[in-house]
Amino acid sequence: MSSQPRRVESQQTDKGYVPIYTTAVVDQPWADYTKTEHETWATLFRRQRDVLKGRACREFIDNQERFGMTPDAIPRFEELNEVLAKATGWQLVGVEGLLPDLTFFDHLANRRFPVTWWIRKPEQIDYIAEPDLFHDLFGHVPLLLEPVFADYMQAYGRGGVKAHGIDPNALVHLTRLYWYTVEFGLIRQDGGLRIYGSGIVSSKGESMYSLESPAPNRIGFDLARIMRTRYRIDTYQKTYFVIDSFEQLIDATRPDFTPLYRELEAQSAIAAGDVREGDVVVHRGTGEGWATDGDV
Ligand code: HBI
Ligand code: FE
Repeated sequence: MSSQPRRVESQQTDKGYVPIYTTAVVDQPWADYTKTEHETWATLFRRQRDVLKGRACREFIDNQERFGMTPDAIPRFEELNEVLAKATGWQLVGVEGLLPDLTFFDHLANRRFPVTWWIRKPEQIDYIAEPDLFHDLFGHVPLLLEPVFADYMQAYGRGGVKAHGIDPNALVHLTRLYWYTVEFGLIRQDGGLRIYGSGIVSSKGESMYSLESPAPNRIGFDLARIMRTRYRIDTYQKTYFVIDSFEQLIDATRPDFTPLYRELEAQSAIAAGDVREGDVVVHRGTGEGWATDGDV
């Protein structure tokens, strides 16, 4: 069962062409995982837990412990679901990979988090473009035990279903919010900056770069600013946005976004590496090593 899933089509999104797999929910073929696949999990788990010491937010590591996640074997979705059901009512569902936006939003809106059932090949240990099991389970699932963050994820899903009915631009703006918080967000904690974004915690290089490199900007969370800001899909981010707390995220999603989408229509997008008047600049990046094109 460890053969790569069939690709049915690709979808032109603001992330460029991404493969869109079937939207079907599949069972986790846990008994079919090979020794190599469990070893890939172990290698990635040990390496990331090592690099995240002192870098990941407290809740992230604490919750991996609460799930009983270890390098010994790929976790079973059904076991994680027992813990999730009691804590925040979320459930993991197995999927083939990236889902069409509306399908994805509908899952989140119903407290279902889609987790890719397959794990990357050993030769992809350092980089894989699509979310595999490691990115989803190791990166996204731990924070679903945080009640406030779990509420934010559901609010995001509901917002996505709504935005899908408004217009494609609303979706572009909303996708940026997911990108700069759920995937690449930083949080102030214990007098410093810590990582909570899944795209960062599942990447060794970016776990260090996002906190310690002088190159990227680090800017205080601002909803409209984030929704205008383009991002990178093939390199480290040029800008990271910093929240004070998960409450700040859920508070930001309380109002109806429709008027905000209308306002944003009249405003230009902001390049991924720009610093703007009015930004709360935690760190102004040097921009060293940045690719000059490719913002989406
Ligand atoms: N599908 N399986 C999966 N996982 C994601 O994180 C995901 C997706 N489809 C779309 C998507 N993310 C982003 O475009 C969201 O902002 C919608
Ligand atoms: Fe992700």
